[in-house]
This record gives sequence, C-alpha cells and structure tokens, in this order.
Amino acid sequence: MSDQTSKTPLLDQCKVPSELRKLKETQLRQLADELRTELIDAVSVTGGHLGAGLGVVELTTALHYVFNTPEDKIIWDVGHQAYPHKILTGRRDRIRTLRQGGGLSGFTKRSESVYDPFGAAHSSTSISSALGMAVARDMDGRKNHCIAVIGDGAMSAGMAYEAMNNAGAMDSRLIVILNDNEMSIAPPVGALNAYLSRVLSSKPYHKLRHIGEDLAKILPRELTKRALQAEEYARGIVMGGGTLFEELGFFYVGPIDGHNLDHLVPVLKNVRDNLELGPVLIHVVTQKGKGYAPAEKSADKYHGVNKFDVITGKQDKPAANAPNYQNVFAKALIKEAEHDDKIVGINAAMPSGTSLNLFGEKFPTRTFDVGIAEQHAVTFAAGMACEGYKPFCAIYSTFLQRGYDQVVHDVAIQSLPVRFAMDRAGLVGADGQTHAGSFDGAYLGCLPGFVLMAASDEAELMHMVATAAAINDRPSGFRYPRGEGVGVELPERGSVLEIGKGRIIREGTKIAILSYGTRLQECLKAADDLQMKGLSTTVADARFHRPLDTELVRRLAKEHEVLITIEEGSIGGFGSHVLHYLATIGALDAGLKIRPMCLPDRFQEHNKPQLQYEEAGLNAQHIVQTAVDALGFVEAAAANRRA
Ligand SMILES: Cc1ncc(C[n+]2csc(CCOP(=O)(O)OP(=O)(O)O)c2C)c(N)n1
Repeated sequence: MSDQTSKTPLLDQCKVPSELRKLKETQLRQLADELRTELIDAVSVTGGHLGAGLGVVELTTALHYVFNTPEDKIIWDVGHQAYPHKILTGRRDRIRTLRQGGGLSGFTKRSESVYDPFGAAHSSTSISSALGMAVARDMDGRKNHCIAVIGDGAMSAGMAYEAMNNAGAMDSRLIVILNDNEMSIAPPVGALNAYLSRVLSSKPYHKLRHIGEDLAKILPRELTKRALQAEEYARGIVMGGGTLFEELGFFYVGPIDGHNLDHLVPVLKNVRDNLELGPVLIHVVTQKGKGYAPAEKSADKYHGVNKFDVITGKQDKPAANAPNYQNVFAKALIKEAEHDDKIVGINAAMPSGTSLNLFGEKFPTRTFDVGIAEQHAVTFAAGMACEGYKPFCAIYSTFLQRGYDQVVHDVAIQSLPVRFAMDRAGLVGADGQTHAGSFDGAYLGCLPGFVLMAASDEAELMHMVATAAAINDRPSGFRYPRGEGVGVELPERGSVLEIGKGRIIREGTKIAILSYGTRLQECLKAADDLQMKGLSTTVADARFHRPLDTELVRRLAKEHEVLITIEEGSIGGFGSHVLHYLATIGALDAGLKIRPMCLPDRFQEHNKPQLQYEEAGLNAQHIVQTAVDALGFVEAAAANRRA
C-alpha cells in the first residue's frame, strides 16, 4: 500500500524501532494513533488480549523512541500487553497470526525476537529478570538500560516485592515502570492497590511551581525546562518523596499521565540520561482499553476478547452446545455451600476465569480474591483449614505451579483439607506453552496423602466437588479442562464418590483403555473403531490418580493383552503411577503389553486445542494405532480370519 492511500503512513515507515527513532518528537502522537488503529484491527481478526495493549500504546511508542532497543532491554510483565511492542519491533507483517497455530505468541518470547529479552505470561517476573540483566550488565561493564514494565495487578504478587527489596539494596541502575491502570483482569484488590489510589489522589494536581521546584531538585535537565513551559504538565506531575517505593530504595517519579507523550518522553529521557540514579520507579497512569470505546467502557471484558466487529465491538461467540466446566464447577460449589456453611472459595485474581465470581454473588462473605498471589492463596487456605473451614482454592493448573512449596510444606505435610480446583487442565489452545495445565499430575501425584481426581465430563466434575467437600482429613484436588463440557445430563447436586475407585464404562476382553480425565470420549470412539476391527475393548474411567484404584488396575492388567493409559498431562503423572504400581507387583513380568499415553516430552506451541491434541497424539485414532501396534495386529490378517 502506498503512503498516500495508507491509513497508517507513519507506522508503515517504522518497521523497526531504529526507524521510529528517526521521527520528530512532534510526529509521535500520530504514530501512536496509527499504532492503536493497527492493534484494534489486528486483534479484531485474531482475538486475544486487547485492553492491556490499548493502554500502553503511548508508553510503548515513547519507550522505543527514547531507549535504544534492543540493546536497551524492555521487559514486559506478563507480556499480554506487548502486541503494540510486537508491531513496532519487526513483527507487524505477522501480527494477524497472533495466537494462531504457527503464528506469533500472545506473550513475549525470546525465541521470537531480539526485542523480547525475556519470555513471560505468568505475572510479576519482570523486576527480577530485569534486575538480573542489570547486574550482569554491570559485571560486564556495559551501559545499556534494563526496563521492567509491570502492571498494578502484577504488583500484587510477592515476587515483585522480593525483587524490589533486592533491587533497592543492590543499588543497580534499573528502571521499573509501574503501569497503573487501576485494573487487573478484574478490579485489583488489596492494600497496595488502595495505597496506589491514595498516591494518585494526593499527588496529581500539584501546582506548576512545586513541580518546577521538585524537578530542579531531582531531574534537572530537559524535563525542568519543558515542565516550566507547559502549564498543562501539572497533570503529569513528577516528584519524589515519601512513597512506599522510596522506602524500598527506589527513586520514585510520578505519577505521570501515560497517554500524554509530551509528558512521557521528557521524563523517560531524563531518567535515561541520569546515570547516577540507582533503581528508579516511574509511576505511569493509564487507562485499560484506551482509545477504543467498547473496551474503555468495559475494561475487564476486553482484557481478553474473541474476534470482534471493530465498528460495533460485538464479539464472535460460537453457540454453546453444553455448559462450560467453569460454570459447572461454580454451580456445584454453590450447591455444596448451601448445605455447609464452612465452605469458602478462594481465587488469585481470576474471579471470572474460574467462575468463582458466581459463587461470590451467592456468598460474598465466603469468597476471597487474594490478588495475583497464588503462593499466599494456598497458605491462606491452609490457615482457614486449620480453623475448621473448608477452603476450595480455584487456581488454574499452570498457576498453581507458583504455589508448589506452599502446597507441599503448608498443606500436604500437615495433611490439611484444602481442596484444589485445578482449572485449565491439559492443553489450553491459544495461550500456549505457558498456560498449559500439563504438570499438576506429576507435581501433586508424588505427594503422600493427597487425593487427586480428574473429571471425565461435567457431571463427574459435580461429583468431584461433592467428594472434595466431604474429604476432611487430607488435601485433595480435581482437574478439569477449559471450555465446554460433553453435554451430559447434570444432577441437581453431585454425589460423593468412593475414594480411590474408578469405574468400568464398557466391557471387552482383549484391549483395556484406562482413561484419566476428558480423553474418555476419545477412548470410547477408539473402542468403537477397535471393535470394528474385531478387537474387543474395555474402557475404564480411573477417576482417581491418588489413591490409585489398584484393584481395577490389577484386573485390567490380568484380563487383557494390552493396557493403555491415557491422560491430558505430562510424563510423571497418572500413567507413570500405574506403570510403577504394575512393575512393583510384577505384573509386567507376565508379558502384559502396557502403553502409557500422555503429553509429549516438550513444551507444545499454541494452536487450537483439537489440533494440539492431534499433534500430541492423544486423539481416538492415536489410541487405535497404539493398540494395534501393541498387538502387532495386521488388519488384512484379521479380515482373513473373519472371512
Ligand atoms: C502467576 C499468574 N497468575 C495469574 C495470571 C493471570 N493474569 C494475566 S494478566 C492478569 C492481570 C494483570 O493485571 P495488571 O498487571 O494490572 O496488567 P493489565 O492487564 O491491567 O495491564 C492476570 C491476573 C498470570 N498471568 N500469572
């Protein structure tokens, strides 16, 4: 497209930041507007994280303008706001492949670009990694800048404080930009948030005279001049003094209006050029969803979006065939809580993602959103369990990784009855490797005393919620995937399952498939197929990983020639435990052909879930092939025998 007809003439010239840096400062406003247009258009095609990116369009533009990227390193916390950064750093031509199979990742990724110095997607890692880079730089005698950009939501996690505590003491030259949009995915929670709000309400409208004085004291260069020229600058006041961050050893600058390039650029330049400053925190105030009316009105809903119509803002919503697991979980928990007033629900900044918001509507005083603080969520739940409460911790499988020591040390060793509702089990699609719920079976399956379950459909999930509610003497967890259930009929209330007992779904004689989780539907399809080949197949739903239904496993091993286990988890999970058990009792010595099917031994890239499972080799045809290969079964020979 030629520059005359393009809607984005300046952006067209700026394929990489070095080209952007050739622009005049006065052109940056237009560039930012074009960048925003491009972002909205791209995400309307791909779906993905929109609100956060819209909020940092000006900040992204200013950072690449002022700093010499990629030598200067910008580390975006979480990385979900980095789409504008991707557009400006040589990836515009692929931006409409975001989150699609083979396309750009929805987060920052080292293997994708030199402009992504650190990969992310789980929150609150940016200050630690930036500090590590800054210290390495100092040790090497280099001069580049390391800039962490972290949101107010991500600032609620312990890791951010651990990093600031360390950075403040090390006095290394580090820039932290706190992107304060007063939103997490849901409204942010906690005392820090209240503190930031107080900072904002107490500081933004200082008189120009004071700003000039403050600036003269701390940032004497260009900014002073500019500020004194610009009456309007009073909105984006720059000053030091008296903040929590200063107590931690940071030089505090702010709050700054993060949409005003006339404020951002000089402040960033001053911080860049003031090499004597140790760690600096620039407090930037932005609006999530800025510049796109539907997103501005509804920042939480536009945090992550489906494809949408740019004019109306209306999102594509494929018709649902069955209720989703998240809502079934909430419904089941509400049912249990109606009968037991000790049940409480805990989540870590994901009320709508986990559907615990529905529980919260019914039981507001029994629902706790602790912020992005999974470690704390686990130990907080442990504390409540000590006092006789029945906590359900609803945390995605992938995020529970962050609370692992708390699970081991605070919950399991003390045998406290904390219930873990592990959402997003298995492959999750567009969010990719960082969000896959692959490992909970491996990391919890090794813990003595834990009861672990996986739902094979949404009715089973209801039973597992009821079962977990009834387990009062030890920790338990149940896993379930993202999205729609199978469409089975749901009971009014779940029934308590017999602990450690699986169920046979279909009886056969030659092949046994022992399923753990929602691959059960694929197992049934595979069994039909095998049956057509004349191979009589048993299908069982293990329900429990721990305690393992050893009687069922023994029986399946004894009565079949082939035993296949299948799960939506990594090696080291359910199948590994079955193998371990069978080896221990010598069942493998008798020539049983056992084939554990699990996720492949690599971090799988983003794609549609069905295609990810295809790639993982966990669909019906792979089960059939595994069985046939194990038997050394030649179809033609079988057909002959039948004839
Ligand atoms: C450890 C962890 N827990 C939960 C999440 C899910 N999550 C993604 S973004 C987000 C909110 C981040 O809020 P904030 O840092 O303020 O950034 P904003 O989206 O407002 O720009 C949450 C909770 C995560 N990425 N990592």
